[in-house]
Amino acid sequence: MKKLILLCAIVLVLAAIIMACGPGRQTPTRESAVGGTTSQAGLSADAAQVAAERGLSPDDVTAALKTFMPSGQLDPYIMFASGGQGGQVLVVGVPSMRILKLIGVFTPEPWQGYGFGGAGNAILAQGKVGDNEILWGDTHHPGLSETNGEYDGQFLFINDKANARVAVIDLKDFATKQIVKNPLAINDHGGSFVTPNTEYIIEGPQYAAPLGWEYSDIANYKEEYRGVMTLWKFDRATGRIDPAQSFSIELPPYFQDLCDAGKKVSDGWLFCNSFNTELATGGVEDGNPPFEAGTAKNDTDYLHIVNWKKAEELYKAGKVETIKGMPLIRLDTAAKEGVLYFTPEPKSPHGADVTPGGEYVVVGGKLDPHVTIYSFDKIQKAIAALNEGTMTKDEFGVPVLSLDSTMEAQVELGLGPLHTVYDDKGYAYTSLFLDSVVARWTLGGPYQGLHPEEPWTLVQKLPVQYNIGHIAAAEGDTSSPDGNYVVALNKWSIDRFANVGPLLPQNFQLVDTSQTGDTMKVLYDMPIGMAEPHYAQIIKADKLAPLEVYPVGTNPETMQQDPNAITGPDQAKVVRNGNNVEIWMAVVRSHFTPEHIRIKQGDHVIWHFTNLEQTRDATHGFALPGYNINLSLEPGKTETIEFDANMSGTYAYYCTEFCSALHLEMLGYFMVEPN
Ligand code: RUQ
Ligand code: CUA
Repeated sequence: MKKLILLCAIVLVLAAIIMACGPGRQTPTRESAVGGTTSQAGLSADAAQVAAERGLSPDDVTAALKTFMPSGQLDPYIMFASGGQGGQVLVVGVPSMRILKLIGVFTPEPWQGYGFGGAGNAILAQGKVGDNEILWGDTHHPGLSETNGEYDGQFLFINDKANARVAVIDLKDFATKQIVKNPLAINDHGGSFVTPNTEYIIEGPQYAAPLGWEYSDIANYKEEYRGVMTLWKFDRATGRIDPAQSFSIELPPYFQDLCDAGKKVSDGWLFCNSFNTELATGGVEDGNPPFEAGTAKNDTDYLHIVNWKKAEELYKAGKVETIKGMPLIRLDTAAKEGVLYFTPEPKSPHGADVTPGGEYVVVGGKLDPHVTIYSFDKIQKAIAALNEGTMTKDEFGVPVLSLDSTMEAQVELGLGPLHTVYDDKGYAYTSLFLDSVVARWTLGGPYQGLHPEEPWTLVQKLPVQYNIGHIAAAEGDTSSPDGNYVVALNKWSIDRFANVGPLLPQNFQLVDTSQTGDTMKVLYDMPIGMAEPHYAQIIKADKLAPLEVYPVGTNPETMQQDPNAITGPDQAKVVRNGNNVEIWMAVVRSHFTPEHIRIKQGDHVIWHFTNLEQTRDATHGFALPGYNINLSLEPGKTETIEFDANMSGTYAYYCTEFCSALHLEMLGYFMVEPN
């Protein structure tokens, strides 16, 4: 009987879906195997039987239909997720949740030949700390480039929390082009977010340290340790950060955490939460409270309110001190000149997320059941009302605006609110870490007419599995969010996947947010078996316009014609000049030209490769055993390797991409004659 009811329910759901798929929907029609078009035929009794056999509920069937992507159809959204301690960026199709690419950023990545002899080596070397090569990163927050507060699909930036570095990825080829090391900070967190026209990429600090991470005992914490926020100037014409036009702002050692840029009405401002106004310094081994207790003593910390346009003026007017090559607005200048203000935020805050129109900043309190909503308008009024004689200041001289004067509302959501994103229906979505929940709640003010509920109220708590950290929504942190989907970036997966040993994957859960009210549902679980992603951004796929192939001779580092590119195998050659041997090699299905390279042990080798192909996907690889050399030569790419042939011997070099029927025959010999 139960089975029958289930079956009926499934048939009903399917019927509803068939109707929803009627002529009004723009689903491309595909030819079926028997020559007709796919119609109701695919959703017949067969499907109901499969569902029954697999024990799928009507909700399961609907979820499957909402995420299934038939072969050859493309996802409408692309998600860029940080790769956590993997030092990479993940590119994922939404709603199918298929991984499309892993971009090597701070960590060498063999598939792209990133960091194995080619251009990637020089990019990775830009990220040195002192003389030390750092070959991993802790990527936290991807930031897509924006125009007028909207993703423009041109660039992606990402920070390395572990070493205070920021990388630039060009979305023309989805490859890393630049890494900058912050000269004043050794770790960061509140980045990388962009200002609404990508004037600056913001790198906010985290754990305070002396400027330039100079040695100073933690006993000197209050006097010598500081937070540093850096505004990296982005030059769109070159597609690179310009360190010569970048500057920093000194902050108190309050463990600034996560930042967001104001937009529209709040353009020109930045907001960062913080979590150690106690100035806790740890030392549990000496009987001091551990950091976790010491930083949670106060009921409130400070939301940092930064006027970056004012800061830019001060920088341009030379009101800076240059330390380690970085112009720095000192803390007292920032406090006196109206660059920096504080307002209290309850309790152990995390996240500071600006609403689409820039009117509000939402802050979660990890140990407070509420989110606190600040009004930008009220903040401005409170700033205007400041009076030098009566204003409250923190112990570093920064003006403090009272919570009463800046707060718009508080919404009680539950345990452990962290991050908030938005949709097109006037809802906000907050991750609740301790409750393992996505909370949907309503915005008030200008958003009030968009949803049927009261403003500033909780609408739904959707359980997710488990312990959600960040949350991402389709275009959900831009000035015009899309709605439809939210992705819960869950830290724990426990029982969701097959046991693969004590180190478990993370769990990304796709949530359907297309309807108003209490209607959110989990659609899909996606295991992430490579590291712990933090934030993600989801862009409309049609905003991206990557190259299909490189024009022949493109140097991927400069994205310009490479002077060492060749246009045909007839130009391939080997030129010896004393101990220097320079090779110009042509690469095309299915051979390298030349196929014999004879050199002497100790020779210095400079080897240029041009893939002459212009056929999509006709990628070749180049592997040279024994020398740690491995390249990916996509159609049109020119790349150069340089090394000393320190080992004699006979080395077969070969193509690593299965490029043609005679791919295995794509090889040559590198013969190094001993001294
Ligand atoms: S953090 S789980 Cu690095 Cu963005 Cu909040
Ligand atoms: Cu070229 Cu395989």
